Amino acid sequence: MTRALVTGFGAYADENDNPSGLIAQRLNGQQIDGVEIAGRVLPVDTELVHEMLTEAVDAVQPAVVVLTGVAPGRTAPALERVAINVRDFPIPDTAGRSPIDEPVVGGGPPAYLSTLPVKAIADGWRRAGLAGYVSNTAGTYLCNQVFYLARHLCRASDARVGMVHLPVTPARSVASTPPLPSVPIAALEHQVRLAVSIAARHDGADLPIGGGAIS
Ligand code: PCA
Repeated sequence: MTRALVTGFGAYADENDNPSGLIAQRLNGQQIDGVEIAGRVLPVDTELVHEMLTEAVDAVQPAVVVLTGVAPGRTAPALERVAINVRDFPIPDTAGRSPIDEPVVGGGPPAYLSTLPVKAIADGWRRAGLAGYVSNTAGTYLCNQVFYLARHLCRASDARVGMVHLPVTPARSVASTPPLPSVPIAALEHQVRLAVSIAARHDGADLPIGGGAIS
């Protein structure tokens, strides 16, 4: 059976109930349209995450990898288009490390594009009545790191690998002034499930649907 690896992150900074980790935990062991899901919660720790993600990719040998993380302030789930070989942390990781302009993988290429069919997934979300978009930067923190590393680890396979940034949930939004844009966790989970099933079923090139940005 086709296997998918779905990752999320644990707590960091003000994100105590990181929806990405909660969703990865819930999806672990489930089947989505004939795809067997291995869900992993990754630590917001630049050293540990490297080891854990490498171990997970080796153990699962996934055909699809959907990495997720929370991005407070995003209005809807965002399919990241590109991972860059840069760690330039705006806040320390949970072990207090703040690398500046260090590569994710020494000697690796400057960037990797997502191999998820990001336009097809955004279109599938839209048809299900759920907002989402393609984003052109995953930042330079842990989410970009795992996205780059997973693409690097899977570079010789035809696995579909990409990253989805999630907005916060309503409980986190009300704790912030002004409130952050939020989406209920059930909708976020549905969007992650759709991303997996569309990626597993999609054949060939991505759909030619516009999704660019001026800046
Ligand atoms: N979001 C952070 C790292 C962990 C998470 O959930 C990011 O966007 O890099």
